[in-house]
Amino acid sequence: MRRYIITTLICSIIPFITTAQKNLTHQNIEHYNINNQNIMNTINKIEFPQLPYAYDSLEPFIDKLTVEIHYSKHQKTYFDNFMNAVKGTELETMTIEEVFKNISKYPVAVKNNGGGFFNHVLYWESMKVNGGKPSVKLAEAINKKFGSLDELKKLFTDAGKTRFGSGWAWLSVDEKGDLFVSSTPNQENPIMDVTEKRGTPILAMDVWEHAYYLKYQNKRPDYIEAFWNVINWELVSKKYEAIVR
Ligand code: MN3
Repeated sequence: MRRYIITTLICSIIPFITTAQKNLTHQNIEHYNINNQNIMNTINKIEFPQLPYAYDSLEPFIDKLTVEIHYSKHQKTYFDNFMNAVKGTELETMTIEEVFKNISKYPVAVKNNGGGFFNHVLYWESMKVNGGKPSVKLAEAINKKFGSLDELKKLFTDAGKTRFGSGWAWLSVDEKGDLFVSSTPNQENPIMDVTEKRGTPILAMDVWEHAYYLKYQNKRPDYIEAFWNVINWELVSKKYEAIVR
């Protein structure tokens, strides 16, 4: 009798576990797999996220003071202004993804501050000291699309170097599952409907001067070279695999 009860219990739980896994997979794809449950909420439920490491943990590549000001002042201000911009509007009960997909319909303050907040979430996630290498699956996709990791580095570096003024360089996955490198001005990103080549960003590099000026002054290429030393390939690979599986 006891064994029967236990077997029945297990059998009745299994379908729930399977369903939960399916939903999670679906959600990861739909929400750009940014590995951050907080950011998947409707906007009125999003809290300003913790930095995933200490201010000095990207030293000597990205210095402590730059990370501190960048996170606690720049990103925090974007966050506060974004929340103020959506307060009392229909946007509050939408997700960031839904808003970005139709960003051309909304006030420019929503694009500037929403992008400013969200892009930095991706940026902090993109970096880690000893972040590993691309996974086998991601490495295969990089080789197929760009020829080699070195070629990707050249393209990505170029995208960052040639962005005139302020903006971002991205490695993203398009709707066919192909990788591509792009650059966007100001606080735009590949999710937004104002962007020429759209997709799911898996690697983000900020090339605004505030991201490097204290340590590298006008030498943006030196900052980009340093950034390349702290890429969190483990997480970038996870994001890639969640999208293409
Ligand atoms: Mn920035």
